[in-house]
Amino acid sequence: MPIIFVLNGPNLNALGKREPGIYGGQTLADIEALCRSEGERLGLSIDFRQTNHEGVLVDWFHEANEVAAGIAVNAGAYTHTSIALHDAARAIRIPMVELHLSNVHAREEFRHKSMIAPAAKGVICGFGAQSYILALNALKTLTHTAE
Ligand code: DHK
Repeated sequence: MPIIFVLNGPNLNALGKREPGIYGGQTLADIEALCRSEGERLGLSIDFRQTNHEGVLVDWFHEANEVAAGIAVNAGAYTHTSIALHDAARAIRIPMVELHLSNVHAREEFRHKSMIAPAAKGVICGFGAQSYILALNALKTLTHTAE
């Protein structure tokens, strides 16, 4: 079964408590459960992780490139700032889909720029927890096409 890394960046461990009007009431554990059940339905093995540390995300991109068929990533605020993540995204050969719970384009100007979007197959934002499900479906299509 193809492995998909679902990677979560800073502050996403606080989902459920953190600005629920923007990010929704679901916890990260709720979202992980949703991803696992969608993974089962799609025939994808889900490796779901969260970190508050930029370099750890970089390490996970490299690890995924060795063992996984694709990456779905919500890099949180590092999306908008991280040159290291930009470089890591460019260094991998597997498809990567960027995702966000909120519609970053309807929010502050500083959230309109993504450092990793240029290296992504596509970007999904604004659908709450459903953004994760859409990203998994996109990766299913991409990995299937690549077979
Ligand atoms: C999550 C964050 O933590 C923010 O820094 C991003 C993203 C948006 C989200 O909507 O999932 O700007």
